Amino acid sequence: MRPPGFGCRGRAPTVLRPGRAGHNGSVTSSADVHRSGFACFVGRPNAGKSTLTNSLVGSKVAITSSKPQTTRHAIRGIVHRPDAQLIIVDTPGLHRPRTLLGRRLNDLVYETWSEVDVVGFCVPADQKVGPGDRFIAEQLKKVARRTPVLGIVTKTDLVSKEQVAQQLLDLQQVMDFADLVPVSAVDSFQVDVLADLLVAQMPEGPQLYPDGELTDEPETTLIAELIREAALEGVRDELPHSLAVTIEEMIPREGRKDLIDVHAVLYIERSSQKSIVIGRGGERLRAVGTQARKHIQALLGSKIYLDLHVKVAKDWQRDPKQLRKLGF
Ligand SMILES: Nc1nc2c(ncn2[C@@H]2O[C@H](COP(=O)(O)OP(=O)(O)OP(=O)(O)O)[C@@H](O)[C@H]2O)c(=O)[nH]1
Ligand SMILES: [Mg+2]
Repeated sequence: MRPPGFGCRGRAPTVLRPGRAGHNGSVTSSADVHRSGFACFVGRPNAGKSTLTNSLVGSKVAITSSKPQTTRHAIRGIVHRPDAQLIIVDTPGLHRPRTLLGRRLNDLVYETWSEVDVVGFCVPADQKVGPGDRFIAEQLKKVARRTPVLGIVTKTDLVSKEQVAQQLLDLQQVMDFADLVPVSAVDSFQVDVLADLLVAQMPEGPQLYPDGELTDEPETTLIAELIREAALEGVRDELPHSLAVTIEEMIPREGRKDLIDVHAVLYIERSSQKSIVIGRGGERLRAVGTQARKHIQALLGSKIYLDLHVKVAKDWQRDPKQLRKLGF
């Protein structure tokens, strides 16, 4: 759950469950049945959950990066089909927490998976099933008594067919799954099969979101995330974790119909990090701005002027007051 501040809007429960008569979890195969409900993706950081969410939704609703712990809140992406509406809740990667933020992110995952109709446990094909996965499986076993859990081997494009088969076998050892499926979000391999499997676990129910709505993330949150995604590129070590972005103001330019001024702050944890995110002569920050602006303009369908400031919020990941300010 994300309190207000980070975006502009407070958030209700992690998973909204609008009133739905007759939800008894039963699955029928009648062709004219309409299903709706929630699925969540869980897994270690970097397993490919957000990329898979975007691929299913057919649009970028969650930012992605090669840095672990990119996702910091539960993001809903909506899949519209004639026979079903599937709401995918992408969650932060479960990890051994080292900060208060880490603990809060893990709690968010636990909270989310207890509220959905089906859980997809994502394990990348190119990494051995390890202690982190086994830890998640142990937690999920409790959930699996009530909620079906699918095993998803992601990133199959990175390995051979034999390795995919082996990974499916290895994954099967860690817990009982309702189904096991290999996918690749990059080349769309079996993404539609996964959608079918998830939909099959949805109860009968009406459309929960209007046609065409792909996420219920507030616009300012999406914009802040696009800036953070751009800033994540090219930084390493602890810096990705230290970055947070807030949108301070977003207003149409006076006398101009086609221009929006966006004022954003990029937070870091220590003043020593400033030179890295700003770069020599401001070069790096300009590159971040250019990259983010491109994506924000595509999102808003309007030109923007992006004013990006860098500020230090000392050790914000460990400080409850700062975390609150940043929306966690
Ligand atoms: N080759 C390949 N790369 C992928 C695929 N899916 C994701 N990736 C890459 O894997 C990295 C991590 O992807 P994310 O989707 O951000 O992973 P995540 O599980 O959401 O990570 P966290 O939010 O940190 O928990 C990124 O560099 C993606 O481009 C895939 O199907 N094939
Ligand atoms: Mg993610």
